[in-house]
Amino acid sequence: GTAGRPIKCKAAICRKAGQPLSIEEIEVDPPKAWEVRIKILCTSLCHSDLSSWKLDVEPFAIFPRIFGHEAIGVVESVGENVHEVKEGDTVLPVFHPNCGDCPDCKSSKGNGCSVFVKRPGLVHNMPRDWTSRFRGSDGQVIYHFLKVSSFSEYTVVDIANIVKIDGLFPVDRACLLSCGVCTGVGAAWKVAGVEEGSTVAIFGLGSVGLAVAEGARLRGASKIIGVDLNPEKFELGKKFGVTDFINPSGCRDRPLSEVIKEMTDGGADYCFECIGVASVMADAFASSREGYGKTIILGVEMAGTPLSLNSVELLSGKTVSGCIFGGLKPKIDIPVLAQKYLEKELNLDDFITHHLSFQEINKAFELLLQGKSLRCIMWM
Ligand code: CXF
Ligand code: ZN
Repeated sequence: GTAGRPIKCKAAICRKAGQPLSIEEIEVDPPKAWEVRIKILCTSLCHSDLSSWKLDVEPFAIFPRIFGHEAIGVVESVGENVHEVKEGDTVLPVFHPNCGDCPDCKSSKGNGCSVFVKRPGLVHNMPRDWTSRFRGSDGQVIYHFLKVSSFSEYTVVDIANIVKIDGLFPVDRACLLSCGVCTGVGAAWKVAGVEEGSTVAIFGLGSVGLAVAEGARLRGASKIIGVDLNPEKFELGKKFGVTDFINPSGCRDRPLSEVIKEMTDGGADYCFECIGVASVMADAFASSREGYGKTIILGVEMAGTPLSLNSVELLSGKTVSGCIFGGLKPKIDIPVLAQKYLEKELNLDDFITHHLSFQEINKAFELLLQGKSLRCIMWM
């Protein structure tokens, strides 16, 4: 077997921000304590990979690096102290940890996990000992990304970031539960708590926004308004429950919030920002219903622009909150969503717009950059 020894394999390396990835041979070290080495079966491209790949500013521009964090794999070997999974198990690596033991994991108030020392922004190495498991053929260190680095045939992931999944579950569908779909569905179910008959407005119909729609549809929302600059997103959105559509470029004479307030008789019960633009977050808040409208921020504002809201509107009872991984605890909640798919309730199939080979990874980047794909599954 390969356990205990470095593995030579292929990975897609990013050497410089915004440059095409190159498939190169690398060495992947064996897992240390609390770690799992997995053979990736397939991986998909999430918009956070794209944003980080483009980012050319300190302290984020860390290269050479292996991106990718939405994936599924099989356990090749485990390090000391790992009892939860064993060789041959099918697993999802998840960027958001869930050790199960810390005060945050034990609390039902949120989905945080405090197992690792907090080093904000610096998620380029293994989280416990702060070293890399990847080396280039010249011996140079290659950095991790979001604790997963799935654009590689083999990767090493902390056990806090591993969720076991039934090996009989369709592999490409399961892959989607590793990031985007859970983020959207979780936000609708857990963070907002969308209920039957409620009205919903979603700003940005990428995979995360569409997953919010899917979550709202399953909860019986009566009106699900999608907002997107791409008019093709309405037809696509209907597959996930979108009932109404606004193209903001078509209503420049009136504020977007006014249009939404008219459509919902006073404002949507739940507004979701799924882009990462501060002004859109403000639009979402302005579109939510006075008294109890909830605005949930899912988008990541890469520039760190502060959010500007009319504070008087908050007095009525409107709220704004954000969430990570849809407020879900990966080890507890991913199996719940997987079950909903098996019961033919949760639509995962329509998120997959393309199948590519891992070698064609740069094509997946192109498709997502041009807004032509939702999820591209790349097979190793
Ligand atoms: C993102 C969003 C929040 C920060 C880390 C990465 N999640 C997944 O794509
Ligand atoms: Zn992601």
